[in-house]
Amino acid sequence: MTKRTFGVIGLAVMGENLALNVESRGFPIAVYNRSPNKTEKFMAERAVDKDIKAAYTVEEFVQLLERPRKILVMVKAGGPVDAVIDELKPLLEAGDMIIDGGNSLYEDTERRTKDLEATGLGFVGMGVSGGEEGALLGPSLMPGGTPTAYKELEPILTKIAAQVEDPDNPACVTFIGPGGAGHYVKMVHNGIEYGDMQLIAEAYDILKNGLGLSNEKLHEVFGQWNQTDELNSFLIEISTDIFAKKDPETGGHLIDYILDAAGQKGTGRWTVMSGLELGVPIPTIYAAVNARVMSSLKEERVAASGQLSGPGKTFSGDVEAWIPKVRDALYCSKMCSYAQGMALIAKASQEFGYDVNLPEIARIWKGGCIIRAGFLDKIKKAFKDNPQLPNLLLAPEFKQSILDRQGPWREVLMLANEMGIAVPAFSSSLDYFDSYRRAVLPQNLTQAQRDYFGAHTYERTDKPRGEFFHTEWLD
Ligand code: NBP
Repeated sequence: MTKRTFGVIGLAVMGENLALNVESRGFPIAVYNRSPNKTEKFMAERAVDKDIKAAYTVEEFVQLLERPRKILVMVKAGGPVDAVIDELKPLLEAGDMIIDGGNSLYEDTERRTKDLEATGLGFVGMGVSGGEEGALLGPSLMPGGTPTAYKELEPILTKIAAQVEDPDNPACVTFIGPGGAGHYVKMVHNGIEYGDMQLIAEAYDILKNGLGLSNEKLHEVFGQWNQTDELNSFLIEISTDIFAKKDPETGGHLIDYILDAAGQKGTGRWTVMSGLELGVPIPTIYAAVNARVMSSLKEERVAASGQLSGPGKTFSGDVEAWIPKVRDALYCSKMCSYAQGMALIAKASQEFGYDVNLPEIARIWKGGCIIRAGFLDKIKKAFKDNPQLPNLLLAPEFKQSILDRQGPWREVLMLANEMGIAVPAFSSSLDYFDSYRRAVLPQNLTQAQRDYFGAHTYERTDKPRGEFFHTEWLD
């Protein structure tokens, strides 16, 4: 039997689909899973007539692979990844490479890359976005780690990635950078995804509970928004479908029967923690994570709703006139959210020596992934035209877009406030815009207070930066 070009360890939903994706591009595959019954099931149900060979021990699996061995690990993030690496390490030879395609914490990936590179092995920490379907048909791939390992893998990854229309490169994959760069960018991708989903949820809340739109009308409005340059995206597209979906049990709209308590797996929280550590404000993403936490307090909120009342106002304006205003508010907030995510990647790149190419990040997010959207072309152009761009909002096109729409954006927030509808991500985005665009903020008072109670010193507006002063405030 000819040796296998590519191996996959971990046959849960992602590993199975990626194995089938790689095989479908003409590469012979070997697979292994800790529990043999899953391997048997996969071989019997999904691998019939495919160029896939199963192994039932790690030793057998390693022997099936041609050198240098290319092994994709798709197991639960955390301890299981280390367990698999520890099993593989003694069986591999210099030049072989391990790819971790799970949602690993980038700091773990930094450590694993260093460990494995020190033994002559290659390690690629690769973010994979697109869920089950993306894994099978073409995900967005964010690989980072050992550069020589990536070079070996490039022909395969380029074939299995999502393909989009792009004059520079249609394959949604690029080498992100060394160490944990790939998993870092995937983490921020997920943070932006949290932001996008929360912003869409808030637009839905205003349209439904503020303006009183029915599910049929929401389906129509979201369908129209998906045709616009500004909002055309996977998440708006699936929301359009969701509003039309009927519940087979009741005959009503399924959306109305889904409990409003959102789950999370941790990448949004990691993004927020990294923003705080690196000193990059990402308030929209933080608001989105927090909104999921608040939503999960369902029973407590239900009890509170009987005691704490809101303004009790009902909407009496022109619904059709307000719908485009909500669209503008959503787009402005979305621009702020992406500006925050890109600023975080830029800072991490500087801090950790990743040397990330921001236009390339926007390019590979255009297909396969959950945040794929038409406006990523504009983000790519903005960073290509000016690689030193300090913030996306300062790119000519984004600047004009937000300045043109800030009126309706503010009106929508006032309406939500008047009606008592919480819009944490919309508000955080506007606060971000209003703080970033103001040359003077009230933190002169903060500095005075810090100096007053703690002698923390302050700089003066009439003296050069870097000179520090202290005042004996009680004298
Ligand atoms: P899971 O995250 O559910 O992991 C299940 C797999 O891990 C099984 O193959 C299981 O083997 C294996 N495993 C575990 Br658990 N502990 C192990 C150990 N100590 N040694 C060896 N194998 C072990 O699978 P998934 O949902 O396919 O996700 C895989 C990765 O991809 C995760 O990091 C996930 O966050 C990421 N991801 C998922 C999605 C998605 O849409 N699901 C999207 C993008 C990324 P067993 O069969 O023997 O228990």
